[in-house]
Amino acid sequence: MLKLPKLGFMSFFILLFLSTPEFVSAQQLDQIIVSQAWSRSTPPMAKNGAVYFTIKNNGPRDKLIGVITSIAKRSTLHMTKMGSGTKSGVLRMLGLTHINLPANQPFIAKPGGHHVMLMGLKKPLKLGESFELILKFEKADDKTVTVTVQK
Ligand SMILES: [Cu+2]
Repeated sequence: MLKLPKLGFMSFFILLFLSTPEFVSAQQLDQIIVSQAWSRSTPPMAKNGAVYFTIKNNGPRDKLIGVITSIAKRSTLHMTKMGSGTKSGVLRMLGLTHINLPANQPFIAKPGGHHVMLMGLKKPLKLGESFELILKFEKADDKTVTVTVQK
């Protein structure tokens, strides 16, 4: 007599667990794949650098909302844009709050386009070296990638 209500109680919790957003995000674990993370080597006194990468989102729509790295004082999402009007012909960089990652579409951060801006480099980026960068997403779990320094 005592066992039945107890089981009913348990299955209620199991159902509750299955329907929580945490369960959904656990399923999405590897639906975002980050590859080809690279950075250009910088001159010895350079204060800034940039990181490029490819993101393949095999899951639902998501957003890249930030980055963390210990190699620079600050790291933010940037986009290079060609100026218009009186500024035409001048490349400028815009800070972004996020980057949209539509479902099943690759996103490529590359020179002249989107990039992670590293501001206040703690040391120059040397050819052949690498450092870690954590990408933060709105839905998916954080991704830690190894950025290799290239030419
Ligand atoms: Cu920039």
